Amino acid sequence: VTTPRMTPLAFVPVDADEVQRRATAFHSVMMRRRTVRDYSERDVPRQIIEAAIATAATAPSGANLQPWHFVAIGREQSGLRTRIRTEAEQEEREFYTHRAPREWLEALAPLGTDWRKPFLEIAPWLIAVFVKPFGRQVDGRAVKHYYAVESVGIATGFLIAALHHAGLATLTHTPSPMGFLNALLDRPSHERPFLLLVVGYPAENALVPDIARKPLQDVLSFK
Ligand code: IYR
Repeated sequence: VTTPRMTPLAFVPVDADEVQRRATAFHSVMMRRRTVRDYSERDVPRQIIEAAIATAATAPSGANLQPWHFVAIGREQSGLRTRIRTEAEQEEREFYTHRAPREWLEALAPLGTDWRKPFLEIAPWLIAVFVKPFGRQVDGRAVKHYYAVESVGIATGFLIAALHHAGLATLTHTPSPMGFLNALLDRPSHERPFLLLVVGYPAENALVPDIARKPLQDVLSFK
């Protein structure tokens, strides 16, 4: 077993009042995040996407194995965009008309979603997030990734928060099933598509469902 190599923590101390201020300020930023399905064609520079994915990649992960891969697809890849939309809409049409149980469709009804996914071609960026259940050592041996799905969930949370904080809108889209993404995006078959994040600016006059978060007392208890 190797001895861990330790290094001083570069902790930035913040005084208690400032901690309080930042905690509430961040909450007021995040409480304004909404899932957006109506996008404008306004461009988003690639460096912004890179910075947000760099933030996602700072997430903690099981044994620091960083079991994620991100594929960012700009709008200039219009052929690819069309193929993604076609495949996603095919699955979604199946989902909404046959596969989804009535109970599921009832749960979705307040969102007003259907099989049509025009945002897959309109929004300036799509970010496909993949889970890598194992990695490879230099000698080619497989290395198991612990808590891979949980780790990618945390990284995706960072990504959504980073993009919102930067002033962009996102949509967590999960065409089901989304195995077609491996083939279209040249990812190995053992990687699992986790989420397709749609990124851009909202269309002018974009509408969102009139739904609310649970009050804090419903989701938090202290002991
Ligand atoms: N994947 C479908 C259906 C869908 C499912 C859930 I759970 C949602 O929160 C929203 C949509 C779609 O993208 O329309």
